[in-house]
Amino acid sequence: MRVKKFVGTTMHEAVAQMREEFGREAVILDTRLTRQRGIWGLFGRKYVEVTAALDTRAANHKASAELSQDGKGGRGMAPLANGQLPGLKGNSSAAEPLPASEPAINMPAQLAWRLYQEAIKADRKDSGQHLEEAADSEQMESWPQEVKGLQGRLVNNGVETRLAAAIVQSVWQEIAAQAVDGEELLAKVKERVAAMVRCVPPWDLSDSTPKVAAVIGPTGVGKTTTLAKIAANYSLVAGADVGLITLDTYRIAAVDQLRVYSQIIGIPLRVAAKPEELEAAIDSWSGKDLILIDTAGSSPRDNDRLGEMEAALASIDGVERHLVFSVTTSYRDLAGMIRRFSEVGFDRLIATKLDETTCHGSLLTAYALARRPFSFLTDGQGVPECIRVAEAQHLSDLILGDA
Ligand SMILES: Nc1nc2c(ncn2[C@@H]2O[C@H](COP(=O)(O)OP(=O)(O)OP(=O)(O)O)[C@@H](O)[C@H]2O)c(=O)[nH]1
Ligand SMILES: [Mg+2]
Repeated sequence: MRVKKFVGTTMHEAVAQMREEFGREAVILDTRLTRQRGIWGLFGRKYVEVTAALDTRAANHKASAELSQDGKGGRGMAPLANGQLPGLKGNSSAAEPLPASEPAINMPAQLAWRLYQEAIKADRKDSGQHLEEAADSEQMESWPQEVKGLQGRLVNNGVETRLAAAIVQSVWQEIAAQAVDGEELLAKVKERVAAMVRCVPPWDLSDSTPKVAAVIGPTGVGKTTTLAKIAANYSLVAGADVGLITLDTYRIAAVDQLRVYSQIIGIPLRVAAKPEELEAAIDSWSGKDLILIDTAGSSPRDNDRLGEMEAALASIDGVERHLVFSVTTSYRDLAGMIRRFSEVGFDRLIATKLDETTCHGSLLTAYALARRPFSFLTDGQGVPECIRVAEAQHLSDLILGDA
């Protein structure tokens, strides 16, 4: 393993040096903006320091294959953890956008969702029990141990009880009266979960107009950090022309946080305190590929702040809203938060802090509550590497505790 610091006036520069020396197998461990010492420590130039590591065994193994492929040693690193890159204007070498991960109608998945809806309705009629309380039906009592075990596994991983029961029941109905092999059953449940959640492929930025996307959500879930990760990946890896806008003028340090990232990445940042300023910023960036908007975190009970954010975003056409939530959020808080943000409206889900827990069932619970596809997942504080494009099979592995 080799670890080294690369220094440049922009992140582009530092990353280019890293690629030159370490190739595409390099992993960025840390990025920071530092000031070079000037006279008495003042007026020093700012520069970007990238600390990177290279697993020399893996690199040696791959180097010859890459060299023979393009004669230059590869096209660069792939910091999005699953290496997916967006399609870009006139960039034929960029990876093709992936197809959406859900077939138009998946009948077994529909069955699982229908069973879940029926369980919710039955609960409401019955006793007004809390949503997350179990409703062990007679049918469940008759399940073989392996089947019950799988429901337990989903619940232990944080999937809401009735949702876990509905999934397992839908699989059980499908294979009824057949011998139950534990491994086969697990594979079927995984397949079912993967068919139940939808994910969207990375943005196709080949349009002549910029793609405009905003992150919204509760306080402290990782909106700004995630935006920086997305911006860095699209700008540095895909070579997209990216601009950042922040609407977060509430916290004193909020603008500075994003400004540091914009300087490290080497992309512009605009601060918009009013809807008119947001409109003006977007109008002036008609040539960009991607415009990313950060918003202030809002507690679901803070109607004023939510209202202001909604008014600002509503003033521009076609902005894609990504609701950011931490997978560590409890069921009750997730339900309240998603209900509130549904009133404001959102199009995509971004799950953060996957590294902070081994229970990832809230991914499925959040999807059940929101019914919006996932776009990205994040699993650490590192910018730009701790992010990946959401994929249904990977989500299913996480939900079953196998990733
Ligand atoms: N462990 C972990 N920490 C994360 C992740 N994403 C963000 N964080 C950390 O969470 C903290 C809050 O991140 P921010 O990006 O400032 O969150 P925010 O949603 O913009 O916060 P507000 O603007 O105050 O609402 C920071 O310490 C981040 O480094 C992640 O995927 N995993
Ligand atoms: Mg923020």
